[in-house]
Amino acid sequence: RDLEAALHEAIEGDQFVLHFQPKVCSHTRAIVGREALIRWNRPGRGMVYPDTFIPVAEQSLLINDIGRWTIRAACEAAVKWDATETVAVNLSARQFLDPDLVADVRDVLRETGLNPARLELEITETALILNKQLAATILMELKALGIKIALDDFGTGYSSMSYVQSFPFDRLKIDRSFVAAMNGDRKSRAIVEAIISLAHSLDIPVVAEGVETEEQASLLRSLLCEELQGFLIARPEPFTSPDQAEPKSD
Ligand code: G
Ligand code: G
Ligand code: MN
Ligand code: NA
Repeated sequence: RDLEAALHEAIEGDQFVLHFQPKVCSHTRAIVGREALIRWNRPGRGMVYPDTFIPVAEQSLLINDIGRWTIRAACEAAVKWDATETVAVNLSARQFLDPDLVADVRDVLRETGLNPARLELEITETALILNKQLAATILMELKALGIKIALDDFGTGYSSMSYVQSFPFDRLKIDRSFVAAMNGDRKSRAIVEAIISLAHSLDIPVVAEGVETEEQASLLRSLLCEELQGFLIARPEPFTSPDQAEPKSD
């Protein structure tokens, strides 16, 4: 397949870039972390978004190479940030089940010197469905490295309750479809409230994704949702470290 061949070249040719989207405290709006989102700077085609190439990469072992690159690039970026900020990396199901994942993460942490507590891997229920026993083992091994695990797109999967009960998540991310509908639609608001109260009863902090309006932000704050992420706060963008930034003229 054409796209698959082009993706091979992209890995060889260093054509991927990461953009980062901040997560902020719902009360102070201080940045608490950033989510890495991959883009493909495809020669002659401009910036290509992951929805178009990640599904193709997932059908082959390419996803594991792309995933390894992403984890490394994200950690290399994060060591240049304020040490209070975490970095989050999305893992597809196949990557999560890659037998080399735990060793790869351990190597990247050692080689970049990033404090493991600052790395958060975002997984979806899809990664946990196939084999709960294996998934639990992988999660335990990852947690033993000192890193954090977030459950992404929460509320859109199959049996969310049992996953939250059985796995040691450090964070729960409310899917943006609920946030988008929350202010107009009583049912979506009820779902958001239920997710937050479920998470809190298990001592898991909650991130709302896709926050686009002040109305959503203030409702989420009043529901005690800890963190916000979305276009209202900031769009994903390339990270420029302070020493690379343009000197400010006064
Ligand atoms: O902005 P956005 O288009 O970046 O992301 C679209 C989808 O692609 C989201 O579901 C996101 O989780 C996923 N995604 C973004 N970056 C990565 C990545 O590095 N690896 C994987 N597996 N998925 C990613
Ligand atoms: O599945 P995941 O949660 O990783 O998806 C991240 C995706 O959500 C990326 O495509 C990112 O660009 C997108 N995104 C981030 N903030 C917003 C937002 O406020 N509104 C919308 N519509 N999409 C957003
Ligand atoms: Mn995510
Ligand atoms: Na999501």
